[in-house]
Amino acid sequence: SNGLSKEFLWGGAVAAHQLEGGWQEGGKGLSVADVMTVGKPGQERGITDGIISGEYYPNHEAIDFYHHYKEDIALLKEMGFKCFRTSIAWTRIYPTGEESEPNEAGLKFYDDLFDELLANDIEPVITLSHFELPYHLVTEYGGFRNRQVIDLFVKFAETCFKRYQDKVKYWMTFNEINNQANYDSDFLVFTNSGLRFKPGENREEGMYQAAHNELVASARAVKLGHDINPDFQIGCMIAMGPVYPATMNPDDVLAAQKAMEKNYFFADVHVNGVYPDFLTKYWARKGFNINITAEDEADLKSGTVDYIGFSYYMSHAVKKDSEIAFDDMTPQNSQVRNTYLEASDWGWQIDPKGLRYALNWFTDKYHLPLFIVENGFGAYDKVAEDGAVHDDYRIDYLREHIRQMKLAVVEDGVDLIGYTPWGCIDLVSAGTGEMDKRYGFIYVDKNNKNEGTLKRSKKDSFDWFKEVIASNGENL
Ligand code: P53
Repeated sequence: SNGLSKEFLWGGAVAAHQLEGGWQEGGKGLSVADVMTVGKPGQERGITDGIISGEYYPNHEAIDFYHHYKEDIALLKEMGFKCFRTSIAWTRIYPTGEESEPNEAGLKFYDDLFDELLANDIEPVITLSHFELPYHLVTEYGGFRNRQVIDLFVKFAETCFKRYQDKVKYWMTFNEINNQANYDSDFLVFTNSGLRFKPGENREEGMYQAAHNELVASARAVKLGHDINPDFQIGCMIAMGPVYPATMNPDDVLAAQKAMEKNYFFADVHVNGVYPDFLTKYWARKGFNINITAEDEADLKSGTVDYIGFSYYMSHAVKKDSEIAFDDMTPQNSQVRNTYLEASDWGWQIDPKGLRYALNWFTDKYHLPLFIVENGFGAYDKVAEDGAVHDDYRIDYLREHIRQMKLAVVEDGVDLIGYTPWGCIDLVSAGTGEMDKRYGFIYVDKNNKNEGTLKRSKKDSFDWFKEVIASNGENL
């Protein structure tokens, strides 16, 4: 074909904790996102032990989508959205994670939200776990390191699948499950798995155990979902940032390959239902003892995913340090700046061709349909005298990425379900907790200091993206 199919799912993506607010509405429990403060470029946000009075927690109110969703969906409809990706906040359904019966007020909120989307011909695309673990499971269980949390997640997934089986077809289990490969970051292991390490603990081994438990939880949910409704399309969700070698030196090429393995084995397990040999051999060399039962192995095989959802923001590059063995490379000690690329104010390297590369890489390796469920440009926006936001830099970023996406589909034959740019309406940044790191087509009047009216308005990119959708990607 000469273009994208008529069914191509144009839309946008958000996550419950980054926009809903209403942190105590309708019986909602405390989640990991509710105990995180604000950082800044180059400084990840803080995590407190429970709620500390006097601290500012930006996710508590966020943009109050909880009370504004009808007005917001009307704007998405005006842009012509075919789909809308959001998540179900686990703590609205099971406030501590441990209840035996779900919370009806929470279930009802998502019924109403999905009904509103469907009434506007917008298909909900739903992530089950997007950095929203009940905080109770951190304090009482140690997060996903504890096998009991597998059952608690599967219970939550089953409740959602049964309740929304006639409203939602596209699901994903764990958002960016592979972020924790960067286990030195307190933020990434906390948001993925509810892990809090003590000094002296082996963070890497703890991360692999939690990741394993999540992969089993995901597989069991996929199997259950397919039993509940065979029409469900259930995917994994991988943060994709291709890792390039810094030079043609074979050491750098191999370093890049090893870095890719450590970041993307998660997809191997989701897709193939088994661990790749490079990883189990690595664990043996490191003396890691990961508890994997025979039942886990069977579960992983019986719950492989239907598609690969992934986020794409940037690419990375690595250089082999002759003092550091391949086994001891980490994202911190081997990463270098790519001198061919510009970066955002947060240091994210802008690389549209990397998206085409990623689409081809996934296709070559896994031969599954793909879904770009996040892509976008976080930037400081200025409101002009006339109240408008002239975000041509955002339009440039998205245009170039859509061009490369189309080349991957039209010239390379990649099977792509859709494209949902991140933060289609301004929301709280996951990484820094800032409101002023904006991605939206829709501006929300609120800043890092919790000031603002929450009023919504259209940026220049709003009309641009509306035309992109209307022309099915032809008019960029
Ligand atoms: P923010 C790290 C690396 C790549 C993507 O991120 C990441 C992260 C975590 O910050 O997160 C994803 O808001 C994530 C979204 C997040 C979005 O990318 O830090 O799935 O929740 O908001 C953008 O600019």
